[in-house]
Amino acid sequence: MSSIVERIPVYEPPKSLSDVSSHYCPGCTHGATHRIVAEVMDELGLTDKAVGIASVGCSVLAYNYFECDMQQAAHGRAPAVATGVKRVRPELVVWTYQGDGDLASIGTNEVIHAALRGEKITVIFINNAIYGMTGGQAAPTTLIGQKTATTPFGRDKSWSGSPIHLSEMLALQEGAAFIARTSTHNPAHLGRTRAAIKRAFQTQLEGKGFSLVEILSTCPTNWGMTPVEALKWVEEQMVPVYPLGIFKDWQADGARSPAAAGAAAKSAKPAEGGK
Ligand SMILES: Cc1ncc(C[n+]2csc(CCOP(=O)(O)OP(=O)(O)O)c2C)c(N)n1
Ligand code: SF4
Ligand SMILES: [Mg+2]
Repeated sequence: MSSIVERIPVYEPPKSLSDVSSHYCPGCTHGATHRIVAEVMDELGLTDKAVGIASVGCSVLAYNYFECDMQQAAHGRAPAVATGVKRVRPELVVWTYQGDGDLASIGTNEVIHAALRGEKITVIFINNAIYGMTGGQAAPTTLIGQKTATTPFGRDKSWSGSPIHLSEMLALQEGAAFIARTSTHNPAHLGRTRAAIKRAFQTQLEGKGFSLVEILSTCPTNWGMTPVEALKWVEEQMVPVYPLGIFKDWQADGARSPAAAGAAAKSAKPAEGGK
């Protein structure tokens, strides 16, 4: 007697994600975030109307990993390239994918002015507290006490200042419509990251202004940790310095205030761990 077994897929790769192996290190959460961006593009039906702008850093090859159109920008200039694409073709959904060295160092000016102008673009900002691609130098996001190739004794506040809180800064700007910070250190937080990215794309679809999601991410290779240790380090060391939440939402009254987030960041202790 034959039986008919219906195969119901419970887990499939998103159609917006290219069917290729990525170059990311084991335990690097760039990969998980790529998947989430692709899932949201699938859900909102954006694959044929989205343009992603890849930046410079470990995610420079992002143009190989998505099925939507992709463009490559010079270091830190992704918001300017995105502005050009969006202004010429306003019907498209334009997003950038930038690391913290790219966005919060060489590109700080670019992203602030894109927010000030209220550009209707979406920025995916990967904060892994380090320059990953170039071998682990300190970034503006590096934690106080964190050891990197250029801060071998730990970042010293009196020498190199404090970690930059870009989301809090941008949320104060009138042109910013949706600003959130999320994390990738466990499945629940990956789910919140997905919700925030979806909300950011919807902000653009509804023409409300600039949107950005800052995502706390791992770099086990340059932190000198195993993948599991790196996830723990995000939770225990990064989250207290970079409070998670929605800092601005054009639709919600109850968005967390940047001032409250700033106070939480101030009370954070110096980082432990790192190589
Ligand atoms: C104009 C310019 N200056 C410097 C560099 C060297 N560079 C390449 S990637 C990078 C930092 C990347 O760090 P981040 O943006 O944090 O990305 P990650 O690799 O950590 O994901 C730097 C300084 C460059 N490519 N171009
Ligand atoms: S060097 Fe760091 S950021 Fe780059 S792919 Fe490896 S783990 Fe990820
Ligand atoms: Mg980085």
